[in-house]
Amino acid sequence: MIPARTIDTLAERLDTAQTSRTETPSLADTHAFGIDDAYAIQAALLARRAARGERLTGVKLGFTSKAKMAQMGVSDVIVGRLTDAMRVPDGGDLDLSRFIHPKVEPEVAYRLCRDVDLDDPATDIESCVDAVAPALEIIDSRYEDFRFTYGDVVADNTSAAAYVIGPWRPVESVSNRAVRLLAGTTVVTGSTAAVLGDPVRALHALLDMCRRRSIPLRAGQAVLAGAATAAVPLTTGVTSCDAAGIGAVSVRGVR
Ligand code: 0L1
Ligand code: MG
Repeated sequence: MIPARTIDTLAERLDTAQTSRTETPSLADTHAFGIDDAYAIQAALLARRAARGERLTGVKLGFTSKAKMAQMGVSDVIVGRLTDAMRVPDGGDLDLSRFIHPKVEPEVAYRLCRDVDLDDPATDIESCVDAVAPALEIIDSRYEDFRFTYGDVVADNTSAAAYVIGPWRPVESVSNRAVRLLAGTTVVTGSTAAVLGDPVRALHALLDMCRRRSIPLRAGQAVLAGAATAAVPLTTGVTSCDAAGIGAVSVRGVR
């Protein structure tokens, strides 16, 4: 592990990049650090945000598609944290000047209906969710040109920047549902099958990651399971996502 003071320095650098909307070079350009260090930097970054009054509202998974895993040369998902400062109401306005170079991804969200016991090997994660919804995730890497290593992106809270969740409905299988993202004049189509083959697998991957990284999962929190299509730039105007049989969700980018 790298020294605690280096963890804090790197977390501060990422925090400043976000609050000043100024991209920063890859941490790996100047520091050698492992994946445990990267999650420690992420935790230090979230602690800084918590000290400013932000409250955890959920978790998100990244690298849930085969294409993204192959691109990054990894075979594991990554996990990041969501806070109340990132939450945008369905149909609400989102001030794009908060971000550096935002992109949007259509996702599926699950709602946790009870605290998840990470220590009990018999925990049934599927019984810990009671609702599912269409969602949009806004990612905004704090690194120049979205250029990062695996460790960098974990440290940067997996590029998480904002999220929007549509109407919740009782949980059911959402495997292989068609998804359409409309972002300005861009139309992208995909399927929930892009999320580890079936979004329910994201719940199992999340349980495994949260056990390994000691990340608590609490009743009422949202889980963003992963993207159904590649991310596209988020621009002004309405961006919406329609997921067959799950519902629709939208946000309006403003300046
Ligand atoms: O949520 C995601 O799948 C994105 C994870 C981070 C990778 C990126 O910023 O492109
Ligand atoms: Mg995502």
